[in-house]
Amino acid sequence: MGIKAVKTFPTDYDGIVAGAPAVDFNNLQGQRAMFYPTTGPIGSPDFITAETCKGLIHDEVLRQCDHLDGVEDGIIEIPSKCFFNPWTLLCRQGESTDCLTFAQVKQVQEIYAPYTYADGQLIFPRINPGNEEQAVLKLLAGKPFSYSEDWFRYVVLRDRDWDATTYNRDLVRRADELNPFNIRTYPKTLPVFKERGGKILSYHGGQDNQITQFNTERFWDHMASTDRNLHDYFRFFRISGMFHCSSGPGAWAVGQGGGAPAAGIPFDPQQNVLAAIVAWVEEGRVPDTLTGTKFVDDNHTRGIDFQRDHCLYPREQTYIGGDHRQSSSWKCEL
Ligand SMILES: [Ca+2]
Repeated sequence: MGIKAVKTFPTDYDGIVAGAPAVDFNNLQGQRAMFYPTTGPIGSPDFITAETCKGLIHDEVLRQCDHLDGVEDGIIEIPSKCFFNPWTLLCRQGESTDCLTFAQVKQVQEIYAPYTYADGQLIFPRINPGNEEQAVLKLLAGKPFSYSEDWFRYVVLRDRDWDATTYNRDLVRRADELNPFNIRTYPKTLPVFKERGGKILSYHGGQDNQITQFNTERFWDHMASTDRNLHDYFRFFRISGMFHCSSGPGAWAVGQGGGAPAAGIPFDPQQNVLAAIVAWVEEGRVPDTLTGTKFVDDNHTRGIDFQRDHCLYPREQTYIGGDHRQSSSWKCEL
């Protein structure tokens, strides 16, 4: 909605905060629809249970990727450096528990891979490794993701009897060609908004379980390909260890809505996304980092567990030594 507003109604707002933007919407819905035929319904042959996904698979993702940022804390700072290899979980001869069958490994490989057409052309970037705890609620729940099911059933196909198990790549191609209501929302330039001094601040969780953070990286890169000074009016912060819009193991509270404990975050441009856009638009104070807070038990009345200064994309959160719970032990580097 934020990016669409900037594109289509560029004079409505002076500043926009867009969290986990659902840009390239037709292809996003295709990716969401793809998981159900891939996993099959609950109880089908080779179906991977939520317990296995949240336990065995998540643990192995962390084993392979948590340490890449220098600190084993359950947070994958730079998910784009994590290429999960599920073959390590393949059952050995005689083994049948705490491992995956050959067919399950192939399935997991498909789930974590970029979603492409047969010729390799990208449809939508791969999901964020580390999202398993909540991915099992919708994308990998063994039932249709309601938003994408409704989208294909009622909007793209207009067939109320459409069966989500029959989803395939031809349908995402059709949806993208049809582009109902011009909903794609994947601009390369925003000349009117830029010209009048508008500002966009976007943030996206690194362990997002509904829209991959990689898509917002792709979107920012897509716009930056035509504008070397994109940071002048569009700034994107990767929030490490955050699920979809809120929650997760990271320092994820940045004053956003959606049930997040905004009450615990002061209305300060360094810590609160809304205050940040106001200060940028009204005072020209440019956001350089965004301090996220992890409250004890995610409850702001219990005090702060730790904080981390999230980096302006494409800078990377880099551990420089010391207590990893102190934000001063990290630095944003290109
Ligand atoms: Ca880590």
